[in-house]
Amino acid sequence: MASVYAVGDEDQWSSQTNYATWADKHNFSLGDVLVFKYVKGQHNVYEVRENTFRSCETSSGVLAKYESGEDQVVLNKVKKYWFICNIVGHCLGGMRFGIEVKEDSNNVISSMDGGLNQNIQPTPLENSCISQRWSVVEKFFPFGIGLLLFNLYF
Ligand SMILES: [Cu+2]
Repeated sequence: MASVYAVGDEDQWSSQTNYATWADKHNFSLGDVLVFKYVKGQHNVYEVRENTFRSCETSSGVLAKYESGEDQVVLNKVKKYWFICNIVGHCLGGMRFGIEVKEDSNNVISSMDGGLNQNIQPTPLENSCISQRWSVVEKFFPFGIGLLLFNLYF
């Protein structure tokens, strides 16, 4: 199940929030969605490369720009994502964070299940017949005698 994260929680995307702390609270998986909410024009969201994240210098290393005020970013790659606000001073002031998106652990488990199930052989008919017979024998005879009869006849 994909999760939807409101960046900054109730503080939203603003210059008063420590986003490194916010990002560290969560584990992000493939398919999760980040929602950046802010007053359009007061902030924006740039997805950038790590160097740009560190320098806050956006003449290069910008991968995507969002500025609607309610930007939804689907984390559709297993990689590190770096986000900053590109309004002057905001990135240096703390409007930036990096996250590492991992493969969804649920997906990993279910794909492993699929693999395992493919290797499971159906129970041989012979065995299931024997165990059916055994349960019949067991119903009508005390254990020792039942076992004896079972061994004799089957
Ligand atoms: Cu800003």
